[in-house]
Amino acid sequence: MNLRKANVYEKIVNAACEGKKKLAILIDPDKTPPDLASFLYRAEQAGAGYFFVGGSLLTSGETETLVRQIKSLSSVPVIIFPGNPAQICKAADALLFLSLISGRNPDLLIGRHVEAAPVLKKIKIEVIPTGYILVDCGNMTTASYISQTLPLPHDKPELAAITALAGEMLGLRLIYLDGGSGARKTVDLRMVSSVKQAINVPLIVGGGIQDAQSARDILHAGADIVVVGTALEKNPDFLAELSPLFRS
Ligand code: 1GP
Repeated sequence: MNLRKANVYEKIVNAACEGKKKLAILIDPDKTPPDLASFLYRAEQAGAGYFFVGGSLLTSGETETLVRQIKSLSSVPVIIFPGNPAQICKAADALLFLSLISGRNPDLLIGRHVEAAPVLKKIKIEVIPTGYILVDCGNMTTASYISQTLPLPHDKPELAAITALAGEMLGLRLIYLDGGSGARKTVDLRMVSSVKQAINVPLIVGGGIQDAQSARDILHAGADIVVVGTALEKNPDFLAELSPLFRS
């Protein structure tokens, strides 16, 4: 047997068990902050626990280049949040191996995984099987459009809960509830708490978080990790507002 180390996953589980809430900052390789070094420094000071790198659709950005830059400037773990197998790169600490369980697109439930598996084995990256649930948060996001799937209705917490439960029963080790990047509103708090009550694996929630109160509410509702992308692309000073929630 040749078991791979699960350092990042272990960190996520330990933090969740200890009730330590974490901030993941999503950096889209197409929209890298102009002064990356200073952004990463400020993010680290604000208590960022992880950098997620990826996007549903990349047009000009280069995942590998960005991951290498982040790794040379910061010690915060970098996790690939891939929109497609082309975003796999070995410089990252781990990769979310996403199954889009809110949708019924077989390619995003098993097809891409088959293509990616031999590459992932070869580069020996830590792979974290993740149940990815897209939720309708008021607008059609790139994630929804590109995946050609229907997001889960915003007001159906029980549907999200049983979807997440099925994902956990299938062996997925994280659940990620996402309104999609640039969502108009966040995932409903009742949905966050229903999903949290249904599962035992850590819960990630993202999409449309634009103020510290929303992040706080989502964490209180049961998220172990909140993901913020767009709001920080628009205004890096938002880090100062988020910081009190995450600095120990
Ligand atoms: C998207 O959850 C992430 O997958 C982040 O969303 O860009 O809206 O913060 P935002």
